[in-house]
Amino acid sequence: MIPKDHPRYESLVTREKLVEGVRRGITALEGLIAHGRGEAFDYILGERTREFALKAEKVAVAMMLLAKNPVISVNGNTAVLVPKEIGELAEIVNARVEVNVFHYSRERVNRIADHLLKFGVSALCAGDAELEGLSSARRIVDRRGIFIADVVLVPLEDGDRCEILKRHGKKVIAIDLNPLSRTARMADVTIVDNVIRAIPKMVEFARELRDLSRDELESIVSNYDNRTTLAEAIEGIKEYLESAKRII
Ligand code: PTJ
Repeated sequence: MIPKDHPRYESLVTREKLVEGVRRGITALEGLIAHGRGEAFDYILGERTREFALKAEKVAVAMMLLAKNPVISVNGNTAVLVPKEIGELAEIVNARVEVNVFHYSRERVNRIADHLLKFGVSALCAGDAELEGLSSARRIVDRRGIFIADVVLVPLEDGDRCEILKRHGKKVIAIDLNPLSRTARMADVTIVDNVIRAIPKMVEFARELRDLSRDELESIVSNYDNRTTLAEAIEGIKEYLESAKRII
């Protein structure tokens, strides 16, 4: 039991969710390592949603609202961290949710889908199609989901799949706390924010933007430059470290 008044309560609860996810065979062990790397980046970003992330989150939501077949790809980490919020976002932007994992087993995919269902999220996971050009298990997709998607939201992704999704003509929105990762650099829109803050924020944006016209949504998306966002994220880290130096 983590005491509520612990100064790092949120962070400890998040860790506990992932550890529990591993115990239940939902999250991959490697997911804990990946989360540790994410935590380190979150720390030097100030553990809050920064302006560059807010901008990317808004553009991402507008892109999903404009899409014909938007899909939210869910892996073992995302499934335990933000299952309810994934369902909310999918509903508002009218996206399909698909289970897609790097460390593949049919049993784990089914467990993730069952877990999501407990939160009212019915996820695709047939694994009846393959993304050509990708050798990892992430190539295994659903014919009704990622296979035909025009916009894919990929929280905690690996660069290889991001590249292949793009080669298949899809727009990719990544959520990755590491602005230097290959995924961050490959995506069309990179949200440098913790998935536990990013998805709820995207739900808020979705509520705000859902009734806008296509022209209005397009004006949000046009002129967006992901390289600027990544440069701002790196500047954000520098700023935070400079300010931290003053309080030491
Ligand atoms: O469930 P599976 O089998 O698909 O496996 C999932 C992991 C995460 C293990 C797999 O996708 C993987 O190995 O990912 P990587 O290549 O380690 O990349 C994970 C990226 O996500 C890193 O750049 C981390 O900084 C970032 N990250 C980790 N936790 C978070 C995060 N970004 C946003 N929010 C987080 N909570």
